[in-house]
Amino acid sequence: MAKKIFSGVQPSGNLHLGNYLGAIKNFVNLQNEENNECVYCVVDLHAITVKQDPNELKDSIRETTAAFLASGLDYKKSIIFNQSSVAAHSEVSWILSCTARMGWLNRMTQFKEKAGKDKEKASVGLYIYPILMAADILLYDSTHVPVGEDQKQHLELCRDIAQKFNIEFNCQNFLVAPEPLIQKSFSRIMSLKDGTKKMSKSDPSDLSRINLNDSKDTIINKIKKAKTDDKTLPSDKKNLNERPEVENLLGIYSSLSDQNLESTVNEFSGKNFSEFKKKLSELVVEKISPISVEINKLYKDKEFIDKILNDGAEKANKIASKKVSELKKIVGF
Ligand code: AQP
Repeated sequence: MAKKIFSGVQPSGNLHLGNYLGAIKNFVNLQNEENNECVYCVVDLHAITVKQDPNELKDSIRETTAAFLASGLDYKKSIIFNQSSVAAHSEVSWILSCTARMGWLNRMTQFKEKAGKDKEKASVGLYIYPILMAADILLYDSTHVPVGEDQKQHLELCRDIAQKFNIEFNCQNFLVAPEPLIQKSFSRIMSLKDGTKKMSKSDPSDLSRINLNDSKDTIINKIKKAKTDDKTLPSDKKNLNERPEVENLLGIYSSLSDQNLESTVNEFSGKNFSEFKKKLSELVVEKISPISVEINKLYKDKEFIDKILNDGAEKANKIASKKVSELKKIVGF
């Protein structure tokens, strides 16, 4: 059955292997399935929930777009645009803020993680971020949302908001409660320095992640420095308990080679880390370097990137403005 797909990525820094394996690879597969209607958004309004340098943000928006295209998204098949160029996202976010409940937002673990110990100093935007995310998705009547595992709770909130709005305003099925599409395995790629923390753009250590625009040498060096332990590689995946960094590296290898963890464990059973890391580096370089070369090439053509974003915004605006005017009528404006 044809699906209506929506997803977004924040232009908050260099995209990394976690974004690619957890989300973008899936965006491309869904785009290439027959009849799917895909909308992929560079979510710049989300990015400013934490401080961004205005000049760098502009470049990051283009770079994220370049990474979309370099990974295989095709602007002729999918709508690709940046969120702030379609005003309906902010407008609907406000209306849905009046449907969402404080208690629901208080349960969001990503806010707790990102705000850290000093919640009082976090922006209000960071707190209500999941409502904007719900608006993004619901504006396009999206049926499916490909995301990494870390976004699952936000998707559940989006469903709750849609259902409550439909009941409150007696408009059954007006807002479509979407299904998350989360990879079954390796849906959460962890930091190369700490296997209990997810790989993230905002990690202060660049050695914690492989960026999609890293050079070949940088990739090799980061994998060489990735944390492991002093044992050999296990012969059974059950023995990966309590070895999160090792499990993560084996997971990355499995995901990039499209094989399950068991096969990877068998392939490297009893081997030492230098041998495994050499193979892993070769594989990451093989899969990521072509993307990196393409990002750097596309990124230089700013006019081309801006044209894609403008054309995408025009198409997105057509869909979103129709939905927002229906929504306003329902609310009584
Ligand atoms: N480590 C990860 N493993 C698997 N999937 C991941 N995603 C992010 N990190 C991982 C998925 O990538 C998509 C885009 O994420 P995002 O950039 O919009 O926001 P994020 O989840 O907050 O990503 P980061 O890298 O951690 O960014 P910062 O540090 O700026 O907050 C999402 O589908 C996400 O699940």
